[in-house]
Amino acid sequence: MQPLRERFPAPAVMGVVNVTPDSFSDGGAFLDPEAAVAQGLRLAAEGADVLDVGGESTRPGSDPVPVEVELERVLPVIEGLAAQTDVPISIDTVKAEVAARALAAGASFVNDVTALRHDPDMAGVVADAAVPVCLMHMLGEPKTMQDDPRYTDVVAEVAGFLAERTEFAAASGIARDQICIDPGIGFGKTLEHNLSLLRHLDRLAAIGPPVLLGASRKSFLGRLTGEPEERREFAGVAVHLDAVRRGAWMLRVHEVKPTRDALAVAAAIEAAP
Ligand code: PMM
Repeated sequence: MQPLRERFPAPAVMGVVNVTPDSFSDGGAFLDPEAAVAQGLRLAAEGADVLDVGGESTRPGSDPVPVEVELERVLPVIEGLAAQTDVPISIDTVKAEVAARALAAGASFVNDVTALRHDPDMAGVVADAAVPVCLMHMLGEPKTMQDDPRYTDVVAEVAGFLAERTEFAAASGIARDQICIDPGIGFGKTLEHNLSLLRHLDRLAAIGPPVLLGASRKSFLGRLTGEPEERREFAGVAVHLDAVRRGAWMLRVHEVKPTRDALAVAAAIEAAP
């Protein structure tokens, strides 16, 4: 398998396809499989390098979803997308069974917001399928993660966690060049924690694996701008552009076009004599 950094040269873009009634932002909009497939195809046409399909909301306060419900939501969407686009499909799940069934249905990338901690079978599923995996940091679990999260040194603690999970994944048989890491913006973090992680992204990039980052529409952008979820696009582009300059590799976004446009302009400036 081609190393992640070669297969998806930085800066890469992951388009979000949430098939949930209650995600951070687009919850409910694409619960109908046809609408979700159409949304994925639109993001692919806008230049997404990967499409991230998720059937369980991880928004603060959310409850877990039974495996059957999650499968019912994501499988038709993965099958529909796989039939109509060559853009690789990622499955955003913490459950090994959902990951395995999604991979069989056409997904080829696993995004686990618990970094292989939730399900003891997850590492084996990823290793056996020899697919890329995203290891994300989260303090606690979605139900309670925003109830007074505390760190002594958030950057050092998140970096230490991501380094430890990278070693765990490698020891589980997952190829090192198929692993990416993610600080998990908004997952058990205050506004200040998110900002420190963003400011010191270079320290996370120094761990080794490429850094995936998702700030799109998250509540800290609302705190900074006063805008509701559907109007945090400009703030999101600003964060993502800044993150790329500090070493981020792939950006997980709900709207691909604005991000692509911003990256194209930045790259043109960078290439100027
Ligand atoms: N954020 C959400 C869901 N999955 N996966 C990764 N790797 N990184 C993230 O930041 C991330 C994620 C929550 O956002 P959404 O509900 O709007 O998709």
